[in-house]
Amino acid sequence: MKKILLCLVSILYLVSFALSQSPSAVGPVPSEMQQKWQDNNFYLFMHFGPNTFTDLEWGKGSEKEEVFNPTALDCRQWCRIAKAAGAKGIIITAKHHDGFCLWPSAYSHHTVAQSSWRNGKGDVLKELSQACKASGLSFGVYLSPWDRNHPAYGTPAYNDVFVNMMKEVVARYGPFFEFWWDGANGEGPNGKKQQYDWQRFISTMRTVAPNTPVFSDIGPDIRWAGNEEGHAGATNWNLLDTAGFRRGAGAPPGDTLNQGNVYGANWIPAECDVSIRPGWFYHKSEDSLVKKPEVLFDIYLKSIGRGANLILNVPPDRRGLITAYDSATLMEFAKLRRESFQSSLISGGKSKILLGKKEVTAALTDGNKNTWVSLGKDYKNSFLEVRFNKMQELNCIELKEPTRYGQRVKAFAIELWNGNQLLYHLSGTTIGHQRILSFPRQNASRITIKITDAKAEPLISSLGVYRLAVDNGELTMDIEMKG
Ligand code: FUL
Repeated sequence: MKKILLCLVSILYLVSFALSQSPSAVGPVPSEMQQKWQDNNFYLFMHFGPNTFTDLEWGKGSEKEEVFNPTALDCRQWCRIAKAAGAKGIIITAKHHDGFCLWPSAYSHHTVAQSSWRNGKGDVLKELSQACKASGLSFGVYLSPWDRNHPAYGTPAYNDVFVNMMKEVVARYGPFFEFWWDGANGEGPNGKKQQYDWQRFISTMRTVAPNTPVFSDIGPDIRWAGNEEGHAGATNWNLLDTAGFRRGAGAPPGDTLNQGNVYGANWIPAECDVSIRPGWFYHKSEDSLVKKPEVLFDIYLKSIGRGANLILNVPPDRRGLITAYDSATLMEFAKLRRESFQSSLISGGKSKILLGKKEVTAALTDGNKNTWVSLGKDYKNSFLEVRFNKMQELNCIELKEPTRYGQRVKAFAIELWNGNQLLYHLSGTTIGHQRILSFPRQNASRITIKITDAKAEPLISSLGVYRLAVDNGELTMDIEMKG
């Protein structure tokens, strides 16, 4: 009896030790800036410019400035809709490949200042930055290095132009929560391609906007997820090897960008870009092709639900407004998310979460990513267990790792039980910043969660269980399921 007691006491001691120890980080970790960015998990993209008026996707650069003439532009309307959609910010195409600048740049003659819109006095970046600020949204810009208009394009002088434009927009309209470099690199007006001075571009951003994370295919801070469908990999490492790769055509293959590298040398999380319509710019003919709310919800699960950020493009029309088609679907999308995620089935005393004999409910449900539970070095012999007070109908489980200690979990297995009867077994790979798993609805009295492979002792900072408003058992096909 004494021996058993002693044994129990030492187990309890070991578990509480595991809970209180500060672990050492494994591999690359996110910077403060990247962690902040990741918390802005969903934001809107706005493709707007001459293409809006010419019905093109890639403007030629030879369009007359007068082409750009929105009749009722109102950035406050964009912000109202973004807010109501639950987006945390807006990124706009300050300059797309056609070279037209939505602000009166001193470094180009192809800008709003040369157009007749508001007698050449209009400034979309100014208006949008102010509207974002007033409504508490983050603001960012997309600046295409490829420029089919600028006379200096294809010569070293263009690198000066691009650097000056970056400095100009940062100084006038910053701070930005993200800066977007497009990888596309075609010919300029003189038929030449540009040799971009990426090192200089990076050091410019680091100097003038050290707290602004920069996106491109391979970072430096945020990477492309490798497709324009808005899907991150079912296995998604925040790590990427960039040595030997370049932006644009020299980038790693799409599936590498999609999944990252398990032991990659740099922390470069993925961003999923996708348009609410088939095209990036507004085309009237696509009004009937706006994505349905359920499709957007599925994209949400496959981007944010796989630890990436989601940038959803909602292009303003020729009036300079978001159409009712787009806003209606955005509102329904927001409603689906609210109904699905506003309360976890394990919060509010509806269950207990145990690690061995230790109750860890508070650490995993307090919404604080600084409280986490370690499954210890011997994690293969332990598991988290959710015990519901009564049977719960559920179809979704959400897990988070405290990524500032590195991304550690390589594989996990989850089992749903009715008492001692196994109902369902699912297994998957990475967790990272946030992992949302969905499956056909089950009535369960308890859930067990096992980490089956990890780089180091696994840490979990949050656990949620939900009944999604969309009952589609095949929402995330990435997990291996056995019923
Ligand atoms: C691509 C561009 O070529 C498209 O026009 C669009 O801007 C998309 C987001 O990035 O590289």
